[in-house]
Amino acid sequence: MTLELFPFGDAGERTALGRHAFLLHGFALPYEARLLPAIDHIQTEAPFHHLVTPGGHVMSVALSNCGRLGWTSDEQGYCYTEINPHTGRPWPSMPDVFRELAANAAATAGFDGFAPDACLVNQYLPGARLTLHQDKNERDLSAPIVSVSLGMSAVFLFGGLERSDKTVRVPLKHGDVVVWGGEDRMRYHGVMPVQDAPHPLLGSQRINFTFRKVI
Ligand code: MD6
Ligand code: FE
Repeated sequence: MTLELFPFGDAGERTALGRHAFLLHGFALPYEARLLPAIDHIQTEAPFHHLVTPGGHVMSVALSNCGRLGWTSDEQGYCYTEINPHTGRPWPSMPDVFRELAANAAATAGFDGFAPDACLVNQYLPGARLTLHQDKNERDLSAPIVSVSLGMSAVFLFGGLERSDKTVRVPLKHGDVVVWGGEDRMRYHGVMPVQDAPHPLLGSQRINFTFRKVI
């Protein structure tokens, strides 16, 4: 894919970003009323935390997790743990509405039977960004990544299998879901600095959660 792409779609539409990668416009909107209290609960049990990268930088995105495993970092690098190192307790369990949304979105993108064991919950305040990276700490690479966006809009960068490959800029709005797996599973991706355009329900923040099958 060489051209920049601006798939402004209507809710219910599906835009292909690759052979096995799709933007499901507004897919999470029907779940909104159940998602928001679930996020509040997770945030209370496992407060957002700015991870320090193995390179010593503080991430601008604040992270939490739910599910059996949570993604975190230590001096050795990124890893999945059963205990939240910041609270000493297990990560909050994955709410049913999260599981349903993840499985239904994955199935809509052609991945039946998706049963995630980890969900990263990311909070972007204005200016927060995520540099190009691959999601590669998961052992099971046959399962897709399912990524749900709520709150303020952002521009998602979706690249190729090499960091230097051209990226497309994909606007993500409240309720959008991106699924990438199969031959697209290891594509580089990131998020451009989030602009402060407060969302009616969530204010000046973007919440993203990404589901993975780790083991
Ligand atoms: C997004 N997030 O926020 C995509 N990956 O739209 C990610 O790709 C991501 O937020 C690894 C760790 C945290 C993330
Ligand atoms: Fe990622």
